[in-house]
Amino acid sequence: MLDGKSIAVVVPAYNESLLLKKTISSIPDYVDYICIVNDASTDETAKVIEQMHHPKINLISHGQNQGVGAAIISGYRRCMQLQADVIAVMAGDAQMDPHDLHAIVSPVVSDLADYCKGDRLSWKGVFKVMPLLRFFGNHALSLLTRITSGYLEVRDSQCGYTAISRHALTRLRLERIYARYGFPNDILAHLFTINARLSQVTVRPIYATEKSGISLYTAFIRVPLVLLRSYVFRLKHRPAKVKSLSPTSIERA
Ligand SMILES: Nc1nc2c(ncn2[C@@H]2O[C@H](COP(=O)(O)OP(=O)(O)OP(=O)(O)O)[C@@H](O)[C@H]2O)c(=O)[nH]1
Ligand SMILES: [Mg+2]
Repeated sequence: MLDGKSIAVVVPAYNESLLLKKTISSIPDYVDYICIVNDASTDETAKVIEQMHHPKINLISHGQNQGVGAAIISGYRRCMQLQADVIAVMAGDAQMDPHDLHAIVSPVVSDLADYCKGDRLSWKGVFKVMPLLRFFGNHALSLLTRITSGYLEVRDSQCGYTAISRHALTRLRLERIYARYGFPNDILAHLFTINARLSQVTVRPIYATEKSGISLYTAFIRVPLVLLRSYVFRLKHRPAKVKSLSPTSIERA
């Protein structure tokens, strides 16, 4: 709980037997629910989860691999059933610093934003940490996502470290959001159509022993196609002009 609001963390996991335990044990105590989504892993992920015996864990096991976006949506649905007020996402590969979670959930807890996302590109020294291709690719996709999503202030569109309010989730058409890589870009366009207030906070980029599932094809072909789809969706579902609900951006000091 934080300020009387219950907090859940969704952890999508696909073949994360090496890093999942580290991720789960790093989640701060104020988190009420940890929803792990095992996306039909073919390694020892299921066994690692079984051995964890953590009282806050809620497990969802996909029978077939559905993609990171689908895993997050399954987790969102479970957390809504659990009546969590604020629902964060932390990938199962220990690439998200648990110390940043408070900053990510805070704008949503205090109702200053409906959706808060991390921004690694504003981290001082990101250039030395993030692989070069990712750094430039991310900048390019962020520029495109500004156009497609409607949020002109978007930075680090590929960051999956996020928090959303249950109220905003109930208003989204979750079944229409792209289920694989490209989910973080597509959800922004969906959020824009419901006038959700966006906040972005600087988070630490972490690159260590994890294996990425993103191929060049995904980055340069698949995600741009998802962006095109997003753009069409947003234009078709223009938000009603309600001034008090217009998107805002909150910076972290
Ligand atoms: N690769 C992959 N990851 C999935 C899938 N379903 C869930 N995930 C999880 O989604 C999270 C992000 O996946 P990554 O491939 O590491 O992508 P990323 O961390 O956004 O990008 P990198 O910076 O390249 O590591 C991890 O926790 C995965 O375990 C899937 O179908 N494929
Ligand atoms: Mg990763």
